[in-house]
Amino acid sequence: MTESVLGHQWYSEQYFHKDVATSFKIKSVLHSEQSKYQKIDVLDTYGVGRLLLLDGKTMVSERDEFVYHEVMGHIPAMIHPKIKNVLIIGGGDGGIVREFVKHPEIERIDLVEIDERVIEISKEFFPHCTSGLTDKRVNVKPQDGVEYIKSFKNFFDVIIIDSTDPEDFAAGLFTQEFYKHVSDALTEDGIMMAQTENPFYDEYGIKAFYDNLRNVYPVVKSFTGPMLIYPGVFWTFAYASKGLAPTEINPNKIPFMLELQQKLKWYNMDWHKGAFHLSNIHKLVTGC
Ligand code: AG3
Repeated sequence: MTESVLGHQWYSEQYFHKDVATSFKIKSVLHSEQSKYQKIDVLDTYGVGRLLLLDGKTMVSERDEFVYHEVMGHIPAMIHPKIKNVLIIGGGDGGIVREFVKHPEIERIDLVEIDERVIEISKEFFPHCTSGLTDKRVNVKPQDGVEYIKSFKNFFDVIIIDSTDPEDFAAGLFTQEFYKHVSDALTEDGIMMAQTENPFYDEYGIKAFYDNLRNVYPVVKSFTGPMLIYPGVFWTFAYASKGLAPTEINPNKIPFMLELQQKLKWYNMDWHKGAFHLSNIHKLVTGC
């Protein structure tokens, strides 16, 4: 929803039954189109720089994208003893790929995004996010991740579900059936991660996603990171694995990360170790 306030245009994403909203003062509209799957807009804003919207929902901004992308990439990378193959479902903006390519041990990264236009538009307007897509190890596949995953068994060490909210075609990415396919595609010490919304405005019933995960994985944990542009800022993420605990940083990787984390904006190993200590509302809503 765009509205004029005292002569300025603002964009508001309304959520939680449309009773609250987050608003951004618009400098200009850089791009708008209707793709086969969704409405895609890129705004230039005063507060958060360039802002990508899919069907009116905030996805990526220049100001805070590093939080989401660094936690999704470096948490599993620091837990798994040796990652060869990574799969990212969704995430057409490329931000998570950019973080994984920083790990030299990784041999292959598949990015499976259903909407090719999201990838193209991100290349044009968010080159800082898509910079990893030209890495030789990266395979960009404009396909439906739900179908793609079914053809892999015991192959990926890490699978990241970088989805939009659990509505329309993304709803299938939060089901137990899908998590089972993810688990089958993972190796025996595999790790899966997903974004799981805001526990204050629990408009989608977050508990159900975590119950679905618990029905498939022996280890299911949750953590949070601030996402300034998402509903209510306090954003949760899920970590699920077939055995590896999310706080047991692999000792062999510590020297490498001590170096790398100096260049990161959010992730460091001290934060990682504390991230899984949860507040009461977070425990209650996720059951973790
Ligand atoms: N994934 C979107 C998370 C959900 C945002 N929801 C919202 N604004 N209502 C972002 C993709 C980043 N790579």
